Amino acid sequence: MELEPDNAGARKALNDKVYKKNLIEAASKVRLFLFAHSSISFGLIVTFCWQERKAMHQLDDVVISRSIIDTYFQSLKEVLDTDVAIAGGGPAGLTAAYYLAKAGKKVVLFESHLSVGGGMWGGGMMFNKIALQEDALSIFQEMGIESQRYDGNYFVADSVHTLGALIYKATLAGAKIMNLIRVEDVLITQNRVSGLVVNWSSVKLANLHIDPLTVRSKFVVEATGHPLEVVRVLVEKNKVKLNTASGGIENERSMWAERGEKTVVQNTREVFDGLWVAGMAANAVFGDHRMGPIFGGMILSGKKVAEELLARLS
Ligand code: 48H
Repeated sequence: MELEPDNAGARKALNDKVYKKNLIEAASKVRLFLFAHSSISFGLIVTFCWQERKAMHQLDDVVISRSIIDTYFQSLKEVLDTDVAIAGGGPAGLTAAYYLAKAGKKVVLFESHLSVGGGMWGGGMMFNKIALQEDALSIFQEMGIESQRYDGNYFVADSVHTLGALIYKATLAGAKIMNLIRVEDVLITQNRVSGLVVNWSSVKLANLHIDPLTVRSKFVVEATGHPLEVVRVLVEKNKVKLNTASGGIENERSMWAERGEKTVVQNTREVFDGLWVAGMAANAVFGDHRMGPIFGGMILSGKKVAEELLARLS
C-alpha cells in the first residue's frame, strides 16, 4: 500500500531526525572514546617520562662505586708505562709535573700522603705564608699565583693559595697525581733506573707484608724532600756509586738561605743513570744547605728538571 504524500513526508522527516540523532550520538561516543583513549595515552606517556626522569635523578649507590672504581683503574693502567715518574708531590715535584705535562709528556707523580703539597702548607713554623725571591716571580705569575713585594727582592705569597694553583695547573695540564701511594723502591734494569716500585702508604703504616707493583718510565725524578727516600733505597740495595763528590749521599747541611737557594737549582741533575733529583732532595744528596721557608728555589728546581728532561725526551 502506498503512503499518502503527507504521511510519507512526515515519516521521512521522522527518519531524518532519528538518523541525525543516532549520528550525533555515535559521533559523541566516538569523541568520548577518542578523548578517553588520548587521555589514557597522554597519562601513560607522562607517567613513563616521569619515571624515566625519576630514574635518571635517583642516586644508585652501586653506580657511584662503579664510577670510581672504573675511572681509577683506567688511570692506574695508563700510568704503568710513562715518560716521567715523579716521587713526591711537594712544590718541586708539582712544578716539574706541570712543565712536563704542559709540554705534552706523560707524567705521573706518586705522593705518599693524603694531600700533595709537602712542606709548603705550613709556611714557616705554621704561619702559612711563604717567602720567594724575584727570580721565581715569573713562574708564579705564569701560574696566576698572587704575591706581594715585601721589601726589595723579597716577596710573600699565601701558601694555601700557591699550592691550590700548583695542584690545579699540574692536573689541568694532564699530570696524573696518585696520592696515598708510596714509592718503596726503584726498577733497575741494565744498571739504569727505569721506573718506580709502589705500594699503598697504608701497607707500610700497617706493617703488612704485601708485594708492590711496578711502573716503568723513561726517567725518574726524586722529589721527596729532606728524607731522600728513593736515592737512599737505591744506594742501600744496590751499592751503586752516585754522581756526587764522594759517590755516596753527602747529606743536607744546616740553614743558610742565600747558599741553599742557589745550590738547590745547581744540584737539580742526574744523580744516577735515569734518576734525577729536584727540590730539597737535591741538596740532601749533594750535601748542601737548607734554606727555611723560602720556596723560590723549589719552584725553579722543578722547572729546571722538567726542562732538562724535555730536552732528552724530544
Ligand atoms: C711518595 C713521598 C715519599 C715516598 C716523601 O718535602 P717537600 O715539600 O719537598 P720539596 O723538595 O718539593 O720542597 C721542600 C720544602 O717543602 C722544604 O721542606 C723546605 C724548603 N725546607 C727548608 C728547610 O730548611 O727545612 O715534599 C716532598 C713530598 C711530600 O709530600 C712527601 O709526603 C712526599 O714527597 N714523599 N711520596 N713516596 N717514598 N717520601
